[in-house]
Amino acid sequence: MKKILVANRGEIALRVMKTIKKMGIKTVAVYSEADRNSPHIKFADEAVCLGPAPSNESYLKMDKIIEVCKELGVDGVHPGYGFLSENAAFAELTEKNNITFIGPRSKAIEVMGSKLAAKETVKAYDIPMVPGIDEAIEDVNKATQIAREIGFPILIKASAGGGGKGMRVVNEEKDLEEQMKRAISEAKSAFGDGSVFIEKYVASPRHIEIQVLADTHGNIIHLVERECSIQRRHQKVVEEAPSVVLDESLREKMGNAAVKVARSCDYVGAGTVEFLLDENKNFYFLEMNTRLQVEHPVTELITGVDLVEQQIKIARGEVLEIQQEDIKINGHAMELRVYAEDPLNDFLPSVGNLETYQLPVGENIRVDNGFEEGMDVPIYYDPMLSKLITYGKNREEAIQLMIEAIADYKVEGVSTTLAFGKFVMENEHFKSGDFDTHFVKKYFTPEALSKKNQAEAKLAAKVALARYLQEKKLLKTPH
Ligand code: MV4
Repeated sequence: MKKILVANRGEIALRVMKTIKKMGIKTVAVYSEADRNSPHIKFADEAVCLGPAPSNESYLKMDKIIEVCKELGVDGVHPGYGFLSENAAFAELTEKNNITFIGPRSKAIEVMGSKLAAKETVKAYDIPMVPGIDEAIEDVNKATQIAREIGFPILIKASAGGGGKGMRVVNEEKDLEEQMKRAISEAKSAFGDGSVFIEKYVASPRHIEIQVLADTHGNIIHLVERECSIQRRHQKVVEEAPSVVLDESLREKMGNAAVKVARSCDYVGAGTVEFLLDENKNFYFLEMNTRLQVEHPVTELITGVDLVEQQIKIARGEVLEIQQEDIKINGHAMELRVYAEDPLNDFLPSVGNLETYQLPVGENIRVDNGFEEGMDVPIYYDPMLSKLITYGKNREEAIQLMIEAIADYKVEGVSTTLAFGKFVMENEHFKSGDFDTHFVKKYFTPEALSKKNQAEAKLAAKVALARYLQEKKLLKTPH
């Protein structure tokens, strides 16, 4: 592979291109009119404008991207995350045009894109699953019967749904009929597929996911877990590796299950197997993400493996150079997603101009960033500015360094989730590891943030006053 096109934007386009460059391969960036001043364009050897700002007129234009590949002699496409990364048709189109898709085969993308198909596929592999049914259900009487067997509360999920979309908790039998009807019609309008199914509702789960790598020769390894329980409305905000709740034995069990999931769909490349972990440390397979994930850096920091480099080597048909025994956890990594959002206003996007934009720098601080001072944050895409990642020899160190790095990250012009990140890092439940996916709902209120801000402002004023008085005294003191 001599030239790779990165079909993405922002921080992930830059992060992927850094490794491509390091490997001595040429890079091609693509961009929309809204992104014409983005750093990912300057970083690339060549760059091509795909079209106007809306994604469906630029980053999602498959034919245009293939055309660019042909014109520029590109032999591989890295899709990053989002956009075309989990589009089976695009993976297929790329391969049909003799361009390597740096990701799994389209069949695996397709199967794992449907929750019911995924359940069906892993069925024979002895993977723990949440009690429930593995087929689409429409009949309310049948649903009631199944729900009785499973026991309430139950959860209705859309087969085509992702990231929590189309999920409904049903606490009592009397609500089942109405919730089913709503779930089906919602799934139809949102995904064009009204298939829903039922699972036992796991009330206080932690979200644990396992990173896997699979080559084209049947070798599959896992790179232990990431914990992503700190999320709001199914949007992850803080991720870390390893998880505080896994011991070696559970890690091995979940790792083996993840490898089996990958095997079940003939997986190739880097993938992530998501599990729920309940209060009794039972784990259940949820779904598989067939892309490089946003939070992949925490795995890179604790294992020393460059996941993008592995993706490319696998795509070139090489045999995995890492064996399971080589994977050792070294230290602890923490990641905060820095969004242009206002935590004081229900995390609504806060787009505008980055009047001040200065990143923290230092040993064990990594910022995967896609913006520069003076740039506008476009309204057309996900408002994530960067990922702030810290590393320490243990969790306490990573948390402390995160607090310091947040303080050194200077943003003016838009609101960000930086202060929210500080709130999390200083929360007693987070620090002690006593949390689940309900953390934000349970402990975070905008008041907590403004109270904290006020308390800190008061303290800062006191310190300033003391210093001022001290200096005045010094000046007055005769020498
Ligand atoms: C669940 C669940 C509880 N019980 N399934 C949310 C996103 C989708 N990937 C699956 N999700 C969940 N499935 C059962 N049977 C709770 C969630 C869930 C969740 C999962 C992972 C991370 C954050 C979450 C937040 C709310 C609900």
